[in-house]
Amino acid sequence: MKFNTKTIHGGQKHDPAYGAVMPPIYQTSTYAQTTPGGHKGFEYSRTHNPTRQALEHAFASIENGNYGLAFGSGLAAIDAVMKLLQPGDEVISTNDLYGGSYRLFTKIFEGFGIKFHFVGMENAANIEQYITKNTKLIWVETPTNPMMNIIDIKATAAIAKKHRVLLAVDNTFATPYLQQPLNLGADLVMHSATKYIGGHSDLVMGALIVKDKALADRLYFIQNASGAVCGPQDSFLALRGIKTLHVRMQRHCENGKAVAEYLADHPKIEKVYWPGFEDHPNHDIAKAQMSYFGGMISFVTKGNDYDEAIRIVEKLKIFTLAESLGGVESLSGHPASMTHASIPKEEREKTGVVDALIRLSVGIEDEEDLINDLEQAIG
Ligand code: P1T
Repeated sequence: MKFNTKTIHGGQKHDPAYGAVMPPIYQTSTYAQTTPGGHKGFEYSRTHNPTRQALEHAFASIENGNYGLAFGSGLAAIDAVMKLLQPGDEVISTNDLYGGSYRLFTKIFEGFGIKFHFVGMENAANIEQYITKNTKLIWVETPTNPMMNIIDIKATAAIAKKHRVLLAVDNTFATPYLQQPLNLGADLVMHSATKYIGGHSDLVMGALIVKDKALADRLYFIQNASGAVCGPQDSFLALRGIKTLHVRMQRHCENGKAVAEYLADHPKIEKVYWPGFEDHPNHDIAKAQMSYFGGMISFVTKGNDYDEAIRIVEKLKIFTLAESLGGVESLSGHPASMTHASIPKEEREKTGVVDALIRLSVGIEDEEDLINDLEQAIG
């Protein structure tokens, strides 16, 4: 089955009770048993729920995995991955990443004795020098949030395999429409399904997808034991979102290109970060591992002017100033004070997250309206 068919049918069966084409929302916490253990495969909704299971099958299908797991948020999904580790274990992570992931790693899991190395992975060879006998996991975001760095998944997977280390890829920005990390050698894919997967800014959810049964079993154990699952209503919404992922992503990419090119030509803009530009440092890798370049863009005003950046985000009308990304509507954000405020200033400035940086999640509205909105705000 090709991707555009998988988004609609992948892993889905018609409802066995009445043939409903969409999976019913099984809004139940528990299931009747005829005798202890005598049930139809469902005993308690933290463990299994038919609507969530339909979604988990869809996740596995679109990422070319064998097993999918749904969580109550992206961070809950990452939390489950980190619970594969033991005190003394080490993780090598991209140095540019979502501020909440950084906060989870440094403020929760470092306290449990796990050591994190935050490394610039734009050259995958940089990773190897941080590998020790205790390294258990490489954590990659690509494109990174918010600097749009591109990490070579295939090259990183080769390093991970050589040292018998797990490779996890946060595929939130690209989605499987643009990039399929399991096909490139990653062991695990993670999503903040809150974003493009859901696609309509109406739910908070996380996903993990793997190929290996032993790894899936460990993660299912953690999912049930820790219990950070999503409910059936949100599972239904995410399933509905997935059905249009391919058409939405195509428009996000087209609009993203138009906006990136407009900003790059603007005299009041210093620098635009978008992997589709030929002079992006890893444009060739982006071209090789992604089918297009996505709808996420960051930019800095001329002269690194913080006041000007704030003025622009306040003045934008169609681009709503808000946390999050990946919905049909365009959003703007100020990473230094919003999504990445939990990263100390000197750390975030090392990766380019300066106070004058603006991040755009380009939606699927009319391209001309989006450009006009930027024009009136930037001036
Ligand atoms: O918000 P949540 O569903 O828990 O997902 C966390 C997360 C994980 N990974 C990436 C790459 C993310 O971008 C996020 C959440 N990001 C935002 C809310 C944001 O505006 O960047």
